[in-house]
Amino acid sequence: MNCEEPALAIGAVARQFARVASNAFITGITGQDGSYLSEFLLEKGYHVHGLVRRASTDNLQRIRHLLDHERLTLHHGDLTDGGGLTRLVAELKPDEVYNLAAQSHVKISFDTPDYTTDVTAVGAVRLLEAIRSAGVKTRYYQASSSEMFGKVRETPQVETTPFHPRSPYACAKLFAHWITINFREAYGQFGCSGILFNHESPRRGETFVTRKVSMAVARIKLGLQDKLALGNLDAKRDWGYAKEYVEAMWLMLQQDEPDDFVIATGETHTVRELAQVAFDHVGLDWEQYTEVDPTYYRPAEVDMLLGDPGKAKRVLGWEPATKFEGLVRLMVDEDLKLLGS
Ligand code: NAP
Ligand code: F7E
Repeated sequence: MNCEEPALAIGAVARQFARVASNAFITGITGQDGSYLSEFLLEKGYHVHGLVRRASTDNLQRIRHLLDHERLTLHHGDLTDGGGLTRLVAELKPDEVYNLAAQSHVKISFDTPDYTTDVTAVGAVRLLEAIRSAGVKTRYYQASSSEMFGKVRETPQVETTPFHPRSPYACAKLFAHWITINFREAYGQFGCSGILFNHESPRRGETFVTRKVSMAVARIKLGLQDKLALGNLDAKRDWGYAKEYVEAMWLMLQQDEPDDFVIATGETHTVRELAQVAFDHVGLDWEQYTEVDPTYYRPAEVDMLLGDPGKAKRVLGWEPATKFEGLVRLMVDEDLKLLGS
């Protein structure tokens, strides 16, 4: 770790404290899910270690409020750097590893297929190998995705639904999913794959459609923007609340046996409905402010996703509390607040 970095040096001090409860290592800690999972694990008494990649701009915004926590330690590294991962895992000997890091944008994966594969697919096997070579009894969580179902073969989608990925991102996630299962079968590693359907929050990146809509609605309401340009309005997604989904990740690693789980709400809605509910919430007519821009179309689209979280409910006792309309309104309200309204 580079102690010249002030933000990370805070963690260096924390590392001198004795371990409390368990020791978790999160890749992608600066992302939407990483930030919620860190909060969740810190509340449970974990010592949380996070992998942070070097950036020329601030990438710690989502975890800024946690940086002086005595049980949070950040480490520089990158999923494309196998040597660094190997050294880190050997040093930390984590009880649990959550592999949340990825080039996670589906449309961008068509522009950067090689890079997306390196981070999102090969990154997972680098981490699994790091755990294996360290010889530690680490429990591993792989952030798999409903995008793996792609051109869906059955509805709703369950753990046994055949896959048909439709983007370089989805192909990369499919590799990571299967290599997690392979390391489980080949080496007895405790590896779980959470097949999570779209999950959103006020911390969602602004180029994903829910946050793009909630932010635009807030800006239009406040007179800061005129129009919202969207791509495919007919695409259907099963959208849930990220803060609730991270608990499911943790629950998977607390079971006696490793397994794979679909995490979803069991409802599907179009992008058109998303815009409608968001504009309705601030008393505006969505059709007046929304236009279609083919720039946002994808070379191959996933038309419809709908997950059945029945197994997660039965085995993990996990159920989603926040559904589509509540989620959209919550996001619009938070963006209005963010913009000072
Ligand atoms: P996100 O907000 O895009 O966060 C991605 C994280 O990965 C960020 O911390 C990012 O770091 C990090 N990262 C990217 N490239 C990296 C690299 N080369 N080395 C190390 N770290 C790197 O994603 P999210 O929504 O939290 O999703 C978490 C995980 O779940 C991802 O793997 C995603 O593919 C998967 N997933 C997400 C959903 C969803 O609906 N959100 C559904 C299913 C699966 P920077 O902050 O520096 O960019
Ligand atoms: O698109 C359509 C777009 O980019 C949702 C990632 O977290 O969830 C996410 O992937 C739908 C698509 O998410 C715009 O064509 C229309 O059909 O918000 P998105 P995604 O592609 O579903 C999965 C589960 C992941 O694993 C991924 O990491 O909305 N859409 N108009 C648009 N999408 C975007 N981004 N922007 C638009 O203007």
